[in-house]
Amino acid sequence: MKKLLLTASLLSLVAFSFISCNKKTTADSTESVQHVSSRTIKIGYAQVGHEAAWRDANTTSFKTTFTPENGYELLFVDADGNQEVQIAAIRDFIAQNVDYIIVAPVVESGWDAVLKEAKAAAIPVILSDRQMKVSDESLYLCWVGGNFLKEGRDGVKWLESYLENKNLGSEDINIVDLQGTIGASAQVGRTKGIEEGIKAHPNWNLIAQKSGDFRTDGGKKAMKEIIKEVGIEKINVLFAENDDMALGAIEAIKESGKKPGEDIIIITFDAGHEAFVRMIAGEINCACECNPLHGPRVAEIINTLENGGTVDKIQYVDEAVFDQSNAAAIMPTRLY
Ligand code: GYE
Repeated sequence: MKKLLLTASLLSLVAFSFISCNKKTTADSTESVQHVSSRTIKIGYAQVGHEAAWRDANTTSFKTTFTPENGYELLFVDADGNQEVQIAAIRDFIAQNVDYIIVAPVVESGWDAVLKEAKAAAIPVILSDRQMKVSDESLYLCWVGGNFLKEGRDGVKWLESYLENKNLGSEDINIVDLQGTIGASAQVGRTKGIEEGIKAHPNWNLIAQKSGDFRTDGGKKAMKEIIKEVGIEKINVLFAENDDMALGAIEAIKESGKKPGEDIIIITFDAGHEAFVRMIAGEINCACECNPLHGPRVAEIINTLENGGTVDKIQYVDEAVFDQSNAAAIMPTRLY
């Protein structure tokens, strides 16, 4: 009887790991995943910082998922945008012998040495949110996050059809690109998206490109400088690589006497709560979604691994595009 029970529970474990292995992560999943093994799993999370509303939602997602009630001990480090702090945090996680290291890397490069140390200590590294460029892909186990190049391309597609609908498809269009933290994969992908779009449209001109470091104050400062350099009258489109920079830039545009969303078309990324408020108010035209709720997704990966399963190396989450035509209807369904 005991043996039968054991076999049955083993079978259900196998079935569970099979299911979780093949289960697609859903864009708006918030359920926390409770792991099935009896030991407490020790996790170290090296977080980018607290630069944006997206990041705060991401931190909350991890802190509410990796709880003692769910069977985890979470060591959490906020690196305040500093890669060196993240590297030191990873070393500390190795010294504390965690079961898994999670990293949302500030920038893409410069990780080889510390990841080799994690590998030598046989601690699996899971990347979440931004990606890394490494010499050897086996230095990390897998990555889950948004497809930043696709997001950038989505913003371009939205602009194309918006201009077509307004009969502005063949007009000269002057574009400002407010970039995120230079070297972060979210910046690299979104910048590539708009640069491709500009290449493909001879009447689109990139008149300024500056980093606002994914922050509201950074976005305002960069936009003020750009307005001073090129003149507010020249700017037709603002491509802001995240919501927070768009909000800062909106202040700068208003201070220059122009109406954001009317005099200047504004496209932003993340599509957090405030972007919806501003789309409804007419100040932002389009928000391309980037989902921050990665805690349950990473927990699902760990669950699968704990049960002997394998996971896909690269896991993109589904993301949508919103604009003023659907913002009011969709806002009540949003989770961040
Ligand atoms: O878009 C931005 C945050 O890496 C996707 O980081 C993330 C980006 C997000 O600062 O708001």
